[in-house]
Amino acid sequence: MTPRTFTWQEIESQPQTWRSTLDRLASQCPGLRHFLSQTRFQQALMVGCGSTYYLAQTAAATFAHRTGLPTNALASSELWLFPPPPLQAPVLLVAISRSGSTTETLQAVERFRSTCHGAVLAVTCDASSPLARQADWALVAPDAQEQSVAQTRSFTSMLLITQALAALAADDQAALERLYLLPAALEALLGRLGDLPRRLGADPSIERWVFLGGGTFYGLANECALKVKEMSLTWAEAYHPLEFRHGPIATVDRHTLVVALLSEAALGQEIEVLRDVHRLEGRTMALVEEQSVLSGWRPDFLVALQSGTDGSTRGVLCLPVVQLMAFWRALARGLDPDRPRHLRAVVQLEER
Ligand code: F1P
Repeated sequence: MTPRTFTWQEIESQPQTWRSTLDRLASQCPGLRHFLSQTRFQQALMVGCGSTYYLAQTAAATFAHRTGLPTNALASSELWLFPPPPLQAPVLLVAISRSGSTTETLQAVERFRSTCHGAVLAVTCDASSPLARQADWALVAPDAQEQSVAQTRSFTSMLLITQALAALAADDQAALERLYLLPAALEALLGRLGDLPRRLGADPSIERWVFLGGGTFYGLANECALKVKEMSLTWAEAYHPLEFRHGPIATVDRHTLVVALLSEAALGQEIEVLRDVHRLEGRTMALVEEQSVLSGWRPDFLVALQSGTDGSTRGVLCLPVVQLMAFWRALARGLDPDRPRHLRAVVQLEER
């Protein structure tokens, strides 16, 4: 039975939404190339709030990886209220916001304009938003707009846009083309998953959820934890994989599920962390390109992404898997994923 909720429809529609987002992007590429070539940026800064802050973390790591330019991510409120010391100008500010109306992100742009030399690029789902209008260039994913509070397809579609941005800035045509493999890879993945997300989401014996991810996967791990919290009111945390041993591992027991978004660069080290969790009776789940890279070791649950792409490209495939787990957990707990407690789709602060 298909649940009749916006959240479900938005999660399930991702292959199609990714296709239309990438098609739209293809027509914007020449203009974007021209925009990027007009300025010799010395560094980049990415900002957002909540989900879009975590998106900024992964976008910044990807941009740095592809271009070699120093790139940081900040919560918009940090740039607004605690601006960093002068940056090496000119700076490319990438401001990410589904709504394009979040107060802190608009304030961060204003602060950037008044203190820094550079350009502002907006990534949003709303072309008519204040953010899109204030930016020097806007990359918009209108087909990814949502009715739900919790971001699902908007997050992944805007993530694809930032991956394309990094590929274009690095003049890496191959990286750009690899993105076009992802919609079909997601379709196949959703087909292979079967009822694993529902089984794990509905398992009441899992009380604590931990997500591990390093490099470009760190922001994604944060977003996974946020999805579980927002939709299912379950405590969830995210760590850089090796950081987990520095204290948090003390909480592991058989009621803990540790989900690792495995990289290529640090695969062996990351698997060792999962083995430690296993020894402590925690349950382990690995999201990895192919089962064979685990060289014989088996986590309790395994999802093979089979994207045919590199780590910086395929990370986006991890999100729908976890979104489904969070969704089923919400239903199992009698919650309405369309109406998460205490949350609004946009945070707009009134003048005080
Ligand atoms: C950001 C955001 C969401 C979150 C919540 C409030 O919005 O923090 O990530 O789920 O509903 O807003 P935006 O700036 O991306 O529109």
